[in-house]
Amino acid sequence: MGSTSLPGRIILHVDLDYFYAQCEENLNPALRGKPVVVCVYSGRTEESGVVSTCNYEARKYGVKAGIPIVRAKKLLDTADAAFLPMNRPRYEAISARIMEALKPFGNAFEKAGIDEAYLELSSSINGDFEKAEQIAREIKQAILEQEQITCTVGVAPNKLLAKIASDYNKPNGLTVIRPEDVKTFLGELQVNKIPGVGRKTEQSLNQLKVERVDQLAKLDLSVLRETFGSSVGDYLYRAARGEDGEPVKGREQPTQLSRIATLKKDTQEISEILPLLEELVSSATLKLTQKAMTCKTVSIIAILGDLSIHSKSKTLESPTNNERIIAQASKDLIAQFLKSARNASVRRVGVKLSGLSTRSGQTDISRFID
Ligand code: DCP
Ligand code: CA
Ligand code: CA
Repeated sequence: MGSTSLPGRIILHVDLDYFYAQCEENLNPALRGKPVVVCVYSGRTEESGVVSTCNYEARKYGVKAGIPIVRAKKLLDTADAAFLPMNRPRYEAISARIMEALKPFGNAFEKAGIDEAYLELSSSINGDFEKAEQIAREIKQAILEQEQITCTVGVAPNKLLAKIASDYNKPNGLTVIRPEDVKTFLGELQVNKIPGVGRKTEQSLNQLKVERVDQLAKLDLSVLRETFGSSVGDYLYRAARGEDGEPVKGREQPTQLSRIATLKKDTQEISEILPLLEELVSSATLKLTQKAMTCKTVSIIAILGDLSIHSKSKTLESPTNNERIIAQASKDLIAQFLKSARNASVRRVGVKLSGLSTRSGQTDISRFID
C-alpha cells in the first residue's frame, strides 16, 4: 500500500505561532501582553463577523479562531483586549520573507499555508536527529532575529509526523519524534490530533470505542474502509501507524533536468562525444543529488549538423541518483544512436534525467541517503 517512511528520512514542519495576531503585535508593540483578537468583519453590523485568530493571552479566556466576534467580546469583557481587523496583505508580505529565509535550511521546501512549511533534511544529515534538532533551533533563532516572530517546529521521519509534532507543544515549541519513539508518542494522542480528523470523523471513531491513536491502530483495515470509505480508511490505517510516504514538494520542483552543450567540432566518433557527455551527466547528477532527488529515466539528445534533433531514452531498473549508473546508461544510448544513425555527424549533445522524485525506490535507499 505505497511506501512507508524511508529509513534515514527527516522532515521538519515549521508553523508560525498565532500568526496574524503576532504580526499585529509586531506592528504595534504596545499590544504585547494584552489579549489581541484579529477579526474578519462581515460588514453586516459593526460587530458581526468571526475571529480569524488571537494571541495566547486571549486564548486563556476561551477565545479561538472561528467564533463570532460578539462572543469573543463577551469572553474578554473584563480584559483590556484589542480587536483588530484582519490585514492579509501585511501578513502575506511577512510570510513571504519568512518562507525565503526557510528555504536554504532544507534540500526540499514546501510551503503548506501562509504560516507553515515542510523542509526535507534527509540527504544532508544522513538520518541524524541530533543535527536535525540543531537545525530546528537555528531556524527558530533565524526567524526570531529577522522578523521577531516565534514559531513551533516538529521534527520527524515523515510529513505526517512532523505536522503532528509541531502541533504538540505550542507556542515557541520544538518537538522531535525519533523513529524508535513513533509508536509510543502517537499511541497516547487523541485521534483528533491526526491531521484531517475533524469532529465528524472523531465522533464516528468514538462510536467504534476509539478515542486514542493506539486504539485506532487496533481496528481492522476492513472496518475502517467500511466506515469511512477506502481512501479515508486507508489513510487512517496508515496514520495510526505513523506511516506516510508523501514527498516534500516545492511548487517549483522540477520533473526533469537536462544539460546540453556544443561539441568542439561536428563528429561521428563516440570517443569524441563521451568526454563532454560525461561532464554533462556529472553536472546533472550533482544537481539531482543537491535536490535530494532520484531519476527513473535517462535520455540522450543529439543535435546533428543539419540541426535535426534526435533522442533516445532508457528506463532504469530502479530510481537512482548514482552517477556511475546514469553515465553508463547515457553511454549505451549514445552508442545505440550512432549505430542506428550511420553518417550522423553530431553537433550538440545533451542528457535529460526525468521521472524525478524525492522518493526513492526501495532498492536504492542507501544511495538516497548517502
Ligand atoms: N486562520 C484564519 N481562520 C481560521 C484559522 C486560521 O483566518 N479558522 C488564519 C489566522 C492564523 C493563520 O491562518 O494566524 C494560521 O493558522 P493556524 O491554524 O496556524 O493558527 P495560528 O497561527 O493563529 O495559531 P497557532 O499558534 O495555534 O498556530
Ligand atoms: Ca500557526
Ligand atoms: Ca498553521
